[in-house]
Amino acid sequence: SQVGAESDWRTANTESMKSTFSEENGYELIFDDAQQKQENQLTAIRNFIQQEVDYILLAPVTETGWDTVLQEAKDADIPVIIVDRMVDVSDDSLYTTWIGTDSLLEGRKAAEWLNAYTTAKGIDAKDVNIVDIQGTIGSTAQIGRSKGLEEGVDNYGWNLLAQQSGEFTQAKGQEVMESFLKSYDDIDVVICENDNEAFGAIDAIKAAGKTCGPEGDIIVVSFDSVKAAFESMIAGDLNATFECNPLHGPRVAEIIQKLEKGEEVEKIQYVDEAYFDTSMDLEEILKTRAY
Ligand code: GZL
Ligand code: ZN
Repeated sequence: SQVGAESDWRTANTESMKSTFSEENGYELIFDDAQQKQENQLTAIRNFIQQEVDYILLAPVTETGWDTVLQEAKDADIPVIIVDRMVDVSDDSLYTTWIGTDSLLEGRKAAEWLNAYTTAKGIDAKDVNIVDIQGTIGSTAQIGRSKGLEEGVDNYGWNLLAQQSGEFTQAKGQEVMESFLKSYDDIDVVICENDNEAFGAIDAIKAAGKTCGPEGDIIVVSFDSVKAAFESMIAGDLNATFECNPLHGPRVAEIIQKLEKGEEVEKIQYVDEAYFDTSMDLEEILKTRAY
């Protein structure tokens, strides 16, 4: 059960699962789009249990509220593989394995990048005014990325003016940035907890008659590194994006193949990720990007 197509990242993640678990690859996939609602995911999981599926893959919209339904899957002897975001459960035997990305590390990398960038520009930390357009509140990605930024604020002494959820969507990201621009007349940095929020924030900045990117008034930093983020950096709007790899399908298939053979699998499996900024040869890198 997936969260819904709220972002380019999500579309790529879904595509990766659908192309991996295809009929020609020997699978029968029952796909549920929960439209970012946990109650829809709970219903989907109960339907999967009723259909006596062999495996349940869950991309949980937020971390809490899964113990009961995962216990029902366990009672039905159906292994559950958690993908992307994490579940916060009392007993981790309620899921077989988790595969995803380290959102806290992503957040920490972004804070380190911002410190290096502002220091290189000779901007004093106490003059760095930041707003944070958060992801879906309570999702692992939002928790990790916000925490990484907050640690940077504590370490470097930046001014964190405001934090508000943009729900990982472009529309909400634009709306939140519009309200920030009305509230604060000297925003130096906007941290967007995914690329789609950044696209909305950039539109809001321009509509307010301000500029952004390497040559602009406001530094824009985001997460995911989808193709459109490369185009935004090449256009001079976005400064940097921190990769979050959505291509989980092949890794999950590997895990299922091992489980089918009765082999043990690692409980926690991270996918690798990098970051990209306007100091790099982005046209070249873009040619290599799969999503
Ligand atoms: C990150 C993933 C997030 C992406 C967003 O692991 O959960 O959800 O960063 C997506 O683009 O909506
Ligand atoms: Zn300033």
